[in-house]
Amino acid sequence: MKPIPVSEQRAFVDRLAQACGGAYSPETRRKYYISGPQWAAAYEGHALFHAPTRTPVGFEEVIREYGKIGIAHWATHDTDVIPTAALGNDQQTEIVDRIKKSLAENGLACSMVTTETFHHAVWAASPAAESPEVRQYAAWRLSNTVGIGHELGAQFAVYWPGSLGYFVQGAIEETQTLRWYAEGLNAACEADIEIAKKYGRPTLKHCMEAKPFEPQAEILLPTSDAMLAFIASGLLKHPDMVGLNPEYLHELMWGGAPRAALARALVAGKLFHFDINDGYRLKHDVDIAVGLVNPLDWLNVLVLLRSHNYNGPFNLDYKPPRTTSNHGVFSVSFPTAVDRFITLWEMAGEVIADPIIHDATEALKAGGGPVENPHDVEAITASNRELLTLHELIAHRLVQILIGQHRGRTYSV
Ligand code: XLS
Ligand code: MG
Ligand code: MG
Repeated sequence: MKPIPVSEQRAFVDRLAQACGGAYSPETRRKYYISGPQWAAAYEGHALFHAPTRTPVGFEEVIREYGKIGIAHWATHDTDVIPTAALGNDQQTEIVDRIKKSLAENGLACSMVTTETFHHAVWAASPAAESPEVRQYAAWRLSNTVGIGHELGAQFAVYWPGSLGYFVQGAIEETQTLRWYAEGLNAACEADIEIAKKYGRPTLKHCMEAKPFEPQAEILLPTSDAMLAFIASGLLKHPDMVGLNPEYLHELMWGGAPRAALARALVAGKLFHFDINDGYRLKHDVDIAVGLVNPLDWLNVLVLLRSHNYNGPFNLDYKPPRTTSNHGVFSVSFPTAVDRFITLWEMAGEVIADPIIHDATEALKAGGGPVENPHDVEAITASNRELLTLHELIAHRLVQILIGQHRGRTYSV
C-alpha cells in the first residue's frame, strides 16, 4: 500500500470504521443506561512513565461528542471540570451552570459525580490522613460534590479512595484510618440528606469503588468484598445509603472473577453502579475498553446482570489507548465500545432465552430423581452422573452464541 498522506488519514480510518459495520444508531444507543465519564474522553494518554499523546478536551466538547454518538449520560470528578482552587466559590457556580447548559443542549443527563481524592498533593496521605485539617477538607470536598450532584440532577456519587493505604509498613494504624475514612462518608451522607431536602429530590446513591493496587502499595479496602464488610462494619451512620460501584477490571486485577464479585454485591443488595472496561489478571489498571480482552466473560457478566434486572448505569470507565488520536477517541473508541456493549447485552438476552441452555440448566436442577437411601453416597453420586456433562455443553453453547456458531456458521474444509 502507498503511504497515506496526513491530510487523508482521518478519512481513511473513518472509512474502515464504517466498513466494520455492526454499529447502532445514536437513537438506539440512547436507550441504554450507558454513561460516559468526562475523564475517560479527556484522558491525554499520560501516566507515570508516559507523556501525553493527545491534546486537552474540555467538557463542552466531550458532552457534544457524547451527544452525537448517542451516549445519553455523563459523569465527572469535581476537578475534571472545576479547578481545585475554584471549588466552592463563584467560579464553581458559573462552571456548573455552563455544564447544565451544555448537557441540555446536547440531550444528556448527568448520572454521577465523584470527588477527586487521589491526585492533588493534599491527598498524599489519603483523604483519611492523620491531620484533622486534611480530613475536614475531605469531608467538605465530598459534601461539595454531593451539592454539585444535586444541582446537575445526578443520582449517584462514587468514591474511589485512591491512596487509602500505605507504601511503608507501620506508618499508619489501619483501624484508625478506616474510622476516619468512614467519617468522610458519613459527612457526605449527612450533607446529602440536607441538600436533597432543599432540592426536593431523593438522596443520592453513594457507591464505593475498590481497586486492589495503585497508587498505594497496600490498600485498606482492596476489593468490593472488603467494601461490603466496611459498609456492614457499624462505622457508617447511613449504611443503607451506601453501596458499591464495582469496576470490572479492578476485580480482575486481584485475580478475582468479576462475575462472582458482582454476584456477591447482588445478594447483598449493594450493586448500585458498574464501571465497565476490560484488561488482564494480576496486572496494571490498563482500563481497556469493554469486551476487547474477555468477551466471553463479559457475555457471562451481562447474563448475570440481565437475569437479576440490574438497572443501574454502565459507566464506560476505560482509557482510549495512547495510540488513538483526539479524533479517534470520538470516531472510533467510544462508538465501538458502546456498540460492543449493546451487542453483548442483547446477546445475553439470547443466552437467557436459549432453549438448549434452558433445558440443560433445568435438567441439572431436576437431577436424576430421589435415591432409595438418602445417605447412600454412591447412589447420590450416580444419580445425576450423566447430567453433569451438561456443564461443558453449556460452556460450548455460550461460545457458540458469542461467535455466531449457533446460527450454523461453519467453514467448508
Ligand atoms: C480509578 C477509578 C476511577 C473511579 C472514579 O482507577 O476507576 O476512575 O472510577 O474516581
Ligand atoms: Mg472506575
Ligand atoms: Mg480501572
